[in-house]
Amino acid sequence: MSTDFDAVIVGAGFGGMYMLHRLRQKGFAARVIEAGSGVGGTWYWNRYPGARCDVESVQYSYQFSAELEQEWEWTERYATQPEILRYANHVADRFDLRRDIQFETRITSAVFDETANVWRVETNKGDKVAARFVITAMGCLSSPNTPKIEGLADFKGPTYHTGNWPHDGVAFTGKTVGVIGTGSSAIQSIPIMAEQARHLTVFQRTANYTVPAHNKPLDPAYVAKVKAHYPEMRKRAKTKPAGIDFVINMASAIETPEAERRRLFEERWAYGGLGFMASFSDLLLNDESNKTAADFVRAKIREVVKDPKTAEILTPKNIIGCKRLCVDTGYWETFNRPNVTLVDISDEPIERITAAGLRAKGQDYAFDCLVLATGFDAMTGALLKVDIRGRGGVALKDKWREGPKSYLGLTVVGFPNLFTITGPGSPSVLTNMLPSIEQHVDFIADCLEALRARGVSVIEPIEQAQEAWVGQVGNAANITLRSTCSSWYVGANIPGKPRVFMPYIGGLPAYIAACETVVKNDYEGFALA
Ligand code: N01
Repeated sequence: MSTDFDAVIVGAGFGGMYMLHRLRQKGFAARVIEAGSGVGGTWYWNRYPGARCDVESVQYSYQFSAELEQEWEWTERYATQPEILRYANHVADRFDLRRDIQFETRITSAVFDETANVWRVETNKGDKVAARFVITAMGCLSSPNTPKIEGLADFKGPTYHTGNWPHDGVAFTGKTVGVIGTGSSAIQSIPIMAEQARHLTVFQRTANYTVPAHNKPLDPAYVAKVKAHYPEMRKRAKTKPAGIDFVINMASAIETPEAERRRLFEERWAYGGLGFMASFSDLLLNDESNKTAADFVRAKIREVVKDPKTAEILTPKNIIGCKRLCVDTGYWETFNRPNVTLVDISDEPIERITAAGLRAKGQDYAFDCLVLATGFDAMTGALLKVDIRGRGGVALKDKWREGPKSYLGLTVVGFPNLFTITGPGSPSVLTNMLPSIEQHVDFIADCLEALRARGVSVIEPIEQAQEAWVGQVGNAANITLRSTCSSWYVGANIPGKPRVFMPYIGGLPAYIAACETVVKNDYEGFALA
């Protein structure tokens, strides 16, 4: 059976772009289908004010090309969304990727034809394409969650979702604004919206932990040093669970004397960023240790927020780091502003959206614009929007009705020749996405090359291997406190979604080792035909 392409790649974010590049290098014909009008994935869609990456720019970048590393200049410790989008565009131009990317097109279905062993892919533009492989690179946080609050359509003003922000920006100057949600997107955008708006009302269901970014322009001497030592830094990063090169203090928080513990927390706090959770090695393993970090942050909130009642509402009650830790610039300070109101909706959901605003706890709130900072249907949302059918016409959404199951987060029993970059069961969202993406892509590209070399046309994981991997993902999750709260990691933010801890929390080094063993043992766990 002839095919139009060896592979169809879904999505032109960092995963899809690198996948295209690698497949081309190996002489495969690939086509990328991308819904947006440009590359960049998450950085194309999430254009809300204040959007930036909370992994340091020199680490949140590709490492496959030394030339690219050397020629690109990051300007800030944490890169802004526009800067990361410029980087994505630079990569697309530099490696001449656009000619194989079909923009403004969504895949609607991908059906495996068992008689010909090809995927038949259809798009919303009427394309019908046959390909040997389908490789999804659709992102883990790319399907925005619009909560089903009654009356949403009644609101007379504009409604914006942080995950699908207007490309021309939004002028909030002189406007009254209502914001629903206090996750990372809200925590980044609220301080900036508050500076612009006449009044900002924040509706908070769950208080969140955040640590200061201490963002700053990058010193050229520091950049030169990083550039001179990129390979060593990348190598060190790959030995860390999150794939980020920061120092993990291997001591236990509760076994460290209080004064020393406080000193270490203060030191990390002053440095800023996600490394705060590496102050001690057991913060996500032990309730008591976790409480020391949580109490430290809670005290910081009371130091900053002047009104004790507001400080109390902003103080998280749950485990620190259970939901994704946020990184901010001036978040709590924002609640000292006279034009900002915080409304606690933890005990009663919003009653309804009205024409003028919303009604919560028996009170009406009016505003000109509504911002939904309400997150995503994470890890499975984008995949399951597409009608993906494997052997016997079985739909992926039926196969995953009780929760996603995969082999290595990359492949699924019954769906031959389908690869899911950063799929559920992979470390992805618990790691620095760029090195994780590159590792996945290299694994897939090498696999396709190996199959071609031996004339194999179909690869599919076997049931026992998948079950064993699912068991490993579950066991790793059970060890940590991270799986114990209602977060998007377990699908708790989407009503009706099965509660399964979706990412693999065993760390990037363990995951890389598992993939290497599979390859060394001749694609152990896969059936090749
Ligand atoms: O989404 P979220 P996000 N009524 O799900 C609330 C990554 N990211 O877009 O906690 C009222 O975290 C919800 O309340 P609750 C990062 O991995 C990275 O902010 O469910 N409230 C919560 O407060 C992050 O974790 C960066 O009780 C409702 C908020 O909406 C992930 O993306 C920057 C509600 C949603 O928070 C998602 O972050 C930004 C309802 N019906 C994001 N429904 C970087 O810096 C939801 N909420 C790299």
